Amino acid sequence: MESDIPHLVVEDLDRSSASPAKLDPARADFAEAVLQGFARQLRNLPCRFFYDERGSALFEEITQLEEYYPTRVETALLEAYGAEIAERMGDARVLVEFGSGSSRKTSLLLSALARVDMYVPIDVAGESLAEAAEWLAERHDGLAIRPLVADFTKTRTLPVVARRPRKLGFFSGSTIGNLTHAEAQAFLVNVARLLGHGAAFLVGVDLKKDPAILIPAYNDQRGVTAAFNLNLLERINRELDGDIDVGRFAHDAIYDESQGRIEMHLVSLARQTVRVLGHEFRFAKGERIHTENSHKYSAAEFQALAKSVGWSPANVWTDQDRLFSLHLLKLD
Ligand code: SAH
Ligand code: AVI
Repeated sequence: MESDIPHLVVEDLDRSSASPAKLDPARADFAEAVLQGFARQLRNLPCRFFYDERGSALFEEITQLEEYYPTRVETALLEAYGAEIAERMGDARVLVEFGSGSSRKTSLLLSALARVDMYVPIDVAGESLAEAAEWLAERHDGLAIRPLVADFTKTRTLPVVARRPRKLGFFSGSTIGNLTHAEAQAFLVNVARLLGHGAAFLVGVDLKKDPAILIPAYNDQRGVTAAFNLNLLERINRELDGDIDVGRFAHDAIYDESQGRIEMHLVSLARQTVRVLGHEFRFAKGERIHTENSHKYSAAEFQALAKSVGWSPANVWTDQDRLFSLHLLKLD
């Protein structure tokens, strides 16, 4: 989302409280996003900050929920069509994954991609990346794993050992839906640069469907998604010297039909003032913080988006109920 206030230089923040100048780069990035996001008229926080250790664990819990079909269906697609997908992806030996998380689905793909001998998972969540690498190493003999803790929208180079001529890519979970259409296009352009000519890119994309299925997937009965959303505020308290009373905010998930996306928000339940790194922010009762977009696409819409930035749609696999899709994109 575009900033409507001038770029905030972290070193210029109020030195009388915690000293942001001394924040490590990851915390400084979070501090900048929160202080900018809270200063906007329509407040927002980028969803990449969901994934601290607690947030990553909560996401894994979400994937086990009855209401949250994407992980279950994408896994079933990989189980059913893994061999066919692998054959169509070709025989390149390096697999790069964006937002790899626990890498559980990757293990299925790797079992089918017998020739891959190097795996580069890219994720902002350092802890889950390390755990996933260990988990995979135990299951895939001879696989070299080179994890990269990085923002996949800003990754411009791969580890030197992975810079081989032809590469495969994987972007699972419909994480591409967390980007706006313009951001998704920019991301796909960057992936094309990273993977190079002859690349094959497998992308999991959640399909448009009845909001009666979509809404519960983002507002489950047990409140795990609510905890995942509210953890952003707890993370602010933990890492940015915040004093937010998390009980005075509530989770909300809506489906915006015109934009074809689920939006998650945190709603202030009272008029209140919160402090972050010594800065005060006033919230009116009912005021919202927009925390996530999750765009849904028809298969044709996603293929058109990919084509618009130079990828050739090669195939798409979907389940019988048309809940989820796996797209294979290729680069000449
Ligand atoms: N692909 C996995 C995980 C999906 S959850 C699956 O399908 O189960 C989204 C993952 O992307 C998380 O692990 C999160 O840490 C990571 N992520 C989100 N935004 C990111 C960004 N901008 N750069 C790198 N990783 C990101
Ligand atoms: C990671 N990403 C694709 C998930 C989604 O469905 O948008 C994150 C999530 N948000 C709420 N539940 C799950």
